This record gives sequence, C-alpha cells and structure tokens, in this order.
Amino acid sequence: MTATTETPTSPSLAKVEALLRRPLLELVFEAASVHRQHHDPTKIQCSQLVSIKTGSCSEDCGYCSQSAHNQTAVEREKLLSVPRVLDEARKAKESGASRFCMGAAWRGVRNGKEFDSVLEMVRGVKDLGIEACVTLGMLNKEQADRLKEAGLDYYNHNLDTGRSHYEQVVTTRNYDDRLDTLQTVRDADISVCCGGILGLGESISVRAELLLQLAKLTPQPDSIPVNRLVPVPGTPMGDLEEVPWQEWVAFIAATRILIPKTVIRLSAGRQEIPEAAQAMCFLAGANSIFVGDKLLTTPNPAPGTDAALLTSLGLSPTGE
Ligand code: SAM
Ligand code: DTB
Ligand code: SF4
Repeated sequence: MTATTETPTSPSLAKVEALLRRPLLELVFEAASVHRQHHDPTKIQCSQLVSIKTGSCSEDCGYCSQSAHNQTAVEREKLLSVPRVLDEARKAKESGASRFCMGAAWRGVRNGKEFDSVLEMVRGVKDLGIEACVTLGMLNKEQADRLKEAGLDYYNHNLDTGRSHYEQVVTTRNYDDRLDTLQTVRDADISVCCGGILGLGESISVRAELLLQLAKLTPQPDSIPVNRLVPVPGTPMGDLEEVPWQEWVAFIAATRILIPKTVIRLSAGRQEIPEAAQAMCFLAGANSIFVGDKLLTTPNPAPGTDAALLTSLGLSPTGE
C-alpha cells in the first residue's frame, strides 16, 4: 500500500465532505447499518454532567458562557466541595447515569489543593461504582498519571472545530495544544472523549476537517460528543445562525461510518431540536446522551421527558 491509499479510517477531505453532503436518508441508512454491526442499537449510554468550578475562565472561547472575556449572566463560583459533588454523583447514579462527568472552567490543571480535591472527587465517584470523567483543560503527564491512579475512566477534551477555523473560535490556545493534551491523556491510559461543536460559523468543509482529524487520532476517540452550539447571550457567537437539525444528523451519521466503534454522544443542544429529530440522531448512530436538567450552565431536557422519549423509541440506558 502506498501512503496515498485510502483506508476506511483515512479517506481524503473531499470524500468526507462528500459524505456530509450525501442525500440525508441514504447517509442515515448506511450509518444505521454500520451502527448495528458494532453496537446494540437499543442501548443508550447516559452520562450526567456537573460544573464543579464555574466561570471566570482565562481562555477566550467565543461560544462559552464561562470565559472571563465574555459578558454573560453566568456567575463565577469557586470549586465545589468534595461532599457536595459526591452527593450529586450519588443522585446521578440513582437516576440511572452510568458515568459522572465533572467540568471545570480552567485553562488547565494546576497542582495544589484544588487539583487534590478533584482527585478525591474522582476516587469518590469510583467508590460509588460508576464511571468517572473530568474535563479540566490542558494537563501534563504527571497530572494525567495522578488522575489515572485515582481511577479516572475518561478525559473530555474537545477539538471543537477544524484546524483552519480554530482561530475564529479561540485565540488563547492553538490546535496543537489540544492535540498535545489528547496525547498526554492517551499515554496515561485514560480513555479519550473528544468531539466538537456544530454552529460556530464553520463551513461543511471545516466540519469535514474536524471529522477527519477525529478519525485520524490513533487510536480513535473512545467517545465523541457532538455538540450543537447553545447560543449564549453576551458571547461573540451568541447570535449565530442555528444549525438545522438535519446537519446534526448528517454529522453524526458520517461520524458513525468513519469511526464505527466509538460511542457518539448527542450532547449540548438537544433541548432545542424536536424529539423526532433526536430519534433520527439515534438511528444515525448516536448512542449516548447527557441526562439531568442542566449541562454545565445551560438547560438540558428534564429527566422525565428523556426517560419517556427513550421508552417511546424502544431504547434503554446501558446497564438496564
Ligand atoms: N475548560 C475545559 C475545556 O475547555 O476543555 C472544560 C470545560 S468546556 C465548557 C467543555 C466543552 O464544552 C467545550 O470544549 C465545548 O466543546 C463545550 N461547550 C462549551 N460551551 C458550549 C456551548 N455554548 N454550546 C455547545 N458546546 C459548548
Ligand atoms: C461536551 O462536549 N459537552 C459538554 C461536556 N463536553 C463538558 C459541555 C456542554 C456545555 C454546554 C454549554 C453549557 O452548559 O455551558
Ligand atoms: Fe474556558 Fe473551557 Fe469555556 Fe474555553 S470552553 S472558556 S477553556 S471553560
């Protein structure tokens, strides 16, 4: 094989873009077939999020309610206490979540009391018998090793968009910073959760770049959250045009075809699309959601509404 030979995991950018532009139902049909070869199509993995440290982040991400560069209604809060977080984790487990994800509005991890508390939170979540995930920004090898030692299962660190569009979204870090952190996480033998956001003013070609980048990560991400921008007043991206749900479905379907084994999370933005559109996302290969009525700072569908939706579609949470 030559270096230019295509493999199922490294098509050309043009091929990925063509996939995203295929007639939607054709694309979904193929994705649904691939999905069934690798996953139980009746199961949905449910993760619950909590913001353990909210607001006043030094990064300038144009979509984010928590950046100190953006004037939003989000009030800054210091790191939540360990007992408070573990109480939330207990409730999440009781309501059926199999993973508890803790997010901090940090540029990166700094050694000290706060990181020690996060390690204690990870240990506490693991003691409850559910999976633990954190998203803390950049981190170094020693910090990744300490998280692994505490029992961390997943580290979430998103690429957000294609490389060529990155500077339009954030300027206080670059794409390679993100890739370096992902490598550090992988080297520590922690599962990688890495995805992006649709609706940051990107073209279909930029979406293809993101997807190709995700497909090229070695190994491919264990989990891929696909967010649809939740527009936040006071952010530079707060009044961008909404992404039609059909494009969310197409991105999920193309992800399923190119990265067959990953778990695809229908993430932020679910509340804003019709339930029938969510059903199509599940058909196209999405097999994970965030549950609980709040994401980090923005609303998510109510637990009762989600439970009814899953039941009506013949889906059930993994572990049931
Ligand atoms: N500070 C850490 C970082 O950026 O990696 C962790 C927290 S950050 C809020 C986690 C992810 O949430 C971001 O990478 C982004 O993909 C997603 N996110 C943040 N604000 C969003 C919004 N308004 N709509 C959709 N996704 C959003
Ligand atoms: C991810 O990809 N989506 C989650 C999680 N990883 C941390 C965050 C969504 C945030 C949505 C905006 C908010 O609630 O502030
Ligand atoms: Fe900070 Fe993360 Fe928000 Fe960017 S996305 S401003 S790094 S909290």
